Amino acid sequence: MPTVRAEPYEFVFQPEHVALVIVDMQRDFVDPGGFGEALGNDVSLLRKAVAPTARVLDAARKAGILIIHTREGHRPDLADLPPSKKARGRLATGIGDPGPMGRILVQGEYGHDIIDDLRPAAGEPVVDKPGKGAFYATALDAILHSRDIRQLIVCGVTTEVCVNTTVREANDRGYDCLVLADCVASYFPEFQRVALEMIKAQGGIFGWVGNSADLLPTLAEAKRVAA
Ligand code: TIU
Repeated sequence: MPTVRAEPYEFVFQPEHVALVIVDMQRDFVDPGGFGEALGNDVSLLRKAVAPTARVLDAARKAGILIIHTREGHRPDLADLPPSKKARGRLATGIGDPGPMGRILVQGEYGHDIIDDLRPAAGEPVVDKPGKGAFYATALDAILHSRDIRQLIVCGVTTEVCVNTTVREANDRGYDCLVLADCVASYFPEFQRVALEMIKAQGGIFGWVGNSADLLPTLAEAKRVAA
């Protein structure tokens, strides 16, 4: 079976039971001129994850494994936006307000959508989520169950917020998660480091941490075996 060097120990996966989950690679978080940058963040820290994630996405497509994309955001009427989330940060321009790339984190707006480099292909499920975790108030668990998926390879942003929350949700639901350190990113270098430590500590309390360079050959092999 494909085996990936990882911490705390190797990650062994079955191609037919593994999915690639790319978390919230949206313009408003990742692109210059988006919401994230408007909040004062250095988006170049997030952009570092784009190229390696694109390589993993390409390899996953060629290997024929299930690919899921997620987007954080809300209905245009904001009926699914908790008042607490709207109020948090006391922002002059916050979720639902007109921002540099359309209404901030509102479905259908330019800034809410996934960056061009990682655009979903036809047939790849896109899961819209109102929270930080991709399981809360979404069909993700049902989608994974229906495809008999038991393991997740996780990329996306930000490492300590939506990636960590999603991995924790997945772990409690019985999924094994491999987080690719170079395919996840944070606006805060210290949080990037510690968020990955938290996942793999205590024997992999939430999952595994690896990197794309070690995964890519195994995806190519997975394809060869399946062909
Ligand atoms: N996707 C995601 O992580 N949403 C956030 O709001 N992240 C922050 O780091 N703020």
